[in-house]
Amino acid sequence: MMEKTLIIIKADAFTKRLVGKVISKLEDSGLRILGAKMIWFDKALAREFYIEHKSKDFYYPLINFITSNPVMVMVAGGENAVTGSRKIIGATDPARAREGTIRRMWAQDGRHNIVHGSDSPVSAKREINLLFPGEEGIYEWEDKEYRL
Ligand code: 3AN
Repeated sequence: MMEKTLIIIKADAFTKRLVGKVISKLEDSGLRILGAKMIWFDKALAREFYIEHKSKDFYYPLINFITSNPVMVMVAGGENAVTGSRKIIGATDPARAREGTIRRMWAQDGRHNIVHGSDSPVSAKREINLLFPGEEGIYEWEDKEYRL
């Protein structure tokens, strides 16, 4: 099924100069980039974004990390984009992530884990609405044959 998912390339990816490599891994998995921009989360937006983790002990550290520096938010599309992107992203804890996944290769720990991908189509819709209101900046493009 054609789906959209919300990807965040987090601050640790910027610090480690891994932004391009993360995007390449996502593209190599078959996803297409439909929208991308830099944002700097404020606390209110971060709390809203991570609302489902409100009761967890890692909630405030998570908010502090996501607001610590700008990030890149992206909408990626493709066949099974939600599960497909999570497969290449890997488990939350890099020590438990599969070999070859983004987090296994580059994440430091469960919080500083390079990238976020929506965990279900319902979450993807909510997260896209929050970060790309009115779907502004999302483009449904097709592959084209170019002749010079
Ligand atoms: P995932 O991003 O793999 O879907 P979730 O949705 O369980 O993981 O958690 C959302 C975010 O909360 C994670 N990306 C990570 O940054 C943070 N997080 C989750 N579990 C922990 C933990 N045990 N310690 C620190 N941060 C965590």
